[in-house]
Amino acid sequence: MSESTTYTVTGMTCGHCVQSVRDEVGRIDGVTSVKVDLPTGAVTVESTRDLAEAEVRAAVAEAGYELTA
Ligand code: 9UX
Repeated sequence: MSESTTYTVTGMTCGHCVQSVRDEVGRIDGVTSVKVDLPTGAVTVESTRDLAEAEVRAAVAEAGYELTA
């Protein structure tokens, strides 16, 4: 089973920002795919289990950005 959730992240302005977010969110247990759309800040996370928004928020914060929705 695969869950897919799209979050909105603010503050990313370049490809390195995107890579940081992908790396940190990709470290969360069960995450199988992280897709980031830089212009809109949409971050789509696929995982094998339900993720708590708090853990995604923490990973995004670790990368230096903020989850807004
Ligand atoms: Mo370039 Mo992205 O300094 O934070 S890595 S804008």
